[in-house]
Amino acid sequence: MATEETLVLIKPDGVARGLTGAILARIEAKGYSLVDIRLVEPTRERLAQHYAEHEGKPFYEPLLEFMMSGPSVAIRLAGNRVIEGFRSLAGTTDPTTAAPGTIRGDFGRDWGVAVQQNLVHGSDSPESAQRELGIWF
Ligand code: DAT
Ligand code: MG
Repeated sequence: MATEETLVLIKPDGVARGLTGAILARIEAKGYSLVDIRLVEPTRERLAQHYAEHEGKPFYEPLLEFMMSGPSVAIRLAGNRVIEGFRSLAGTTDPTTAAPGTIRGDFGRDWGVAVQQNLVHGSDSPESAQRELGIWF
């Protein structure tokens, strides 16, 4: 079986709060391999591609504004079953109810804004991973 790859983003809230090291430590401790890593300040065009599936939803504009509020760390991450493995490490989308022990559950909360600031992104399927890796790398 070929080793799988996924796109992980440490979003602007994670970078601004100084959690990059803590999040990377969890990824490394789990045993996944960093293939490439870079700090990116994405354009609206890049984000519109990345979040195309959410266009038209109420949180779409706040989501793009939030993602343009500062740099994100983009990571090409590799390992067997890394797509589902990273999403398990990240926890569910809403940080208020994400399980303790997950990145979102331990470091996230509701800040009273229109978009869920939930620290990380992870691709949700092999097709998404290939598409998203092409957008960020
Ligand atoms: P995930 O990041 O867990 O894959 P998603 O792809 O459904 O979640 O949504 C992308 C991002 O959009 C998510 O990380 C935070 C934001 N978001 C999703 N649903 C939301 C909602 N109901 N209200 C506010 N922000 C939301
Ligand atoms: Mg998603």
